[in-house]
Amino acid sequence: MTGLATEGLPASLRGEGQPGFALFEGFAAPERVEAMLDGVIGIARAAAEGRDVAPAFVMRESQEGFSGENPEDLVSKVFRLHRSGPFRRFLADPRVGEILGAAIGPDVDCFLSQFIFKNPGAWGQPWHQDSYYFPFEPARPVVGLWLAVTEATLDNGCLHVLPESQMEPLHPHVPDPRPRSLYGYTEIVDHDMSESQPCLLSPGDLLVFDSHLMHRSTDNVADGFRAAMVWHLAGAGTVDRGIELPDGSRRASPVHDWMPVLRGGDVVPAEES
Ligand SMILES: O=C(O)CCC(=O)C(=O)O
Repeated sequence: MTGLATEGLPASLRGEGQPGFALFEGFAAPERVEAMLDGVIGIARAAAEGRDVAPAFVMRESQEGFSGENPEDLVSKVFRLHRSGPFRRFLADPRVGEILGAAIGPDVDCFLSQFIFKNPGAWGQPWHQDSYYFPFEPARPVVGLWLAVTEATLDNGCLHVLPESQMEPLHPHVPDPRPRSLYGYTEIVDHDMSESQPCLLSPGDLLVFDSHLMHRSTDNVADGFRAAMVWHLAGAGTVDRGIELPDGSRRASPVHDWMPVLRGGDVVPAEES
């Protein structure tokens, strides 16, 4: 037993009248969160020097006018982190296993991970449902783990969630109309979001949410960056149909990488890396 209150997790993530998300305050110790930040800064700097950081993939901000002293000041997201270092060790934590077992089942894979730097001036991600990006069979359960690395405030662009919207079907998503917005940003424009709530979090707080939950993040209008580490997980054996191309063919998503994290209810240990 780990002492986490996960008994009601499946219902709170997907049940009618339930919020569609759950918050675990103070989940990760400061040194674990700092190790993730240090690790991703190292990757951003190595990539800027032209070194091979595979399988990690660094995506720069695409907005105009980004400048900064350090390579990471220009970075938006770093993908494919979950096979190594503190990003992998987090998934081997028995408390994470307990959450995943309750929310998904005894056999779970991580298929996506991203560290999100939201540097001052960076735009937020418009209202969306994560399942829009995940053409899977079965489509659910799919769960996101959003770990606050810095404080998340109204000014620096915290997440906002629409409680109970996990009960909605997948809505149409239209392209983000802002010029040079980040690759892949799309927006739900056919739903009332007036009952949404901001998620004001401290470093180490963990938000767990269902992949139909409508959520967004706002622009960072503060002086400092807002960072988060995000993992997405689904049942082992889920079929990933890949991205549909204009000619109707499909190809594997370049940022998806399926890796076992829970088998028979037990976490798969991280090999030291
Ligand atoms: O953290 C953010 O700014 C947005 C993250 C998000 O919406 C997601 O991971 O689905």
